[in-house]
Amino acid sequence: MAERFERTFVAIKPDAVNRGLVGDIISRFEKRGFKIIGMKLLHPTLEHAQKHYAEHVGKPFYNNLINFITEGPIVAMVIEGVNVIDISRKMMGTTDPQQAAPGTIRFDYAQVKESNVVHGSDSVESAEREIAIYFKPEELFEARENDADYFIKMFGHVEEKSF
Ligand code: IDP
Ligand code: MG
Repeated sequence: MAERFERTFVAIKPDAVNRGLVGDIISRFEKRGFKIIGMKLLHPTLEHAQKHYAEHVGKPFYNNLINFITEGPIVAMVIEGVNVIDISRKMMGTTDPQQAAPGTIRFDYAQVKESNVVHGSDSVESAEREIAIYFKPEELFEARENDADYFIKMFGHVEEKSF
């Protein structure tokens, strides 16, 4: 797979916020090395929900999905990294937790697809669209490469490296 630097929209859904899973879920993405460049706790409005799930209008589960996502706060995040769109969805597992591979977020934390704990964009286009629903450009921050690079650039006084 080509290595592409990407951004994606991730939401920790109301079921997971309510169950106190926020820290565990964020931690998985951080440990993978993905950078959080935007994050907020918010209660999605009907407008948020309808825009977010526009592709599912008319499906049998649509009304339940809208009710579910507007039920309580979500943690909305933008994360950045190499192939983050595909990899973060792999980390989440399949839509139906019953089919998800052990070790994925949906396998580990959920039982049914109606409350499957997380959302992740499925393409570059979806990511752009979904990020714009929940974030203003000024709410996104530049990811630091790593602390060493940052301090070298910032202070420019590191004379040698030991590696
Ligand atoms: P995804 O979240 O894995 O991308 P989508 O097909 O985009 O899955 O569906 C959006 C959300 O709608 C799912 O995460 C799930 O919560 C819900 N959903 C999808 N298919 C069904 C279904 O057949 N029955 C009930 N809920 C569903
Ligand atoms: Mg989807």
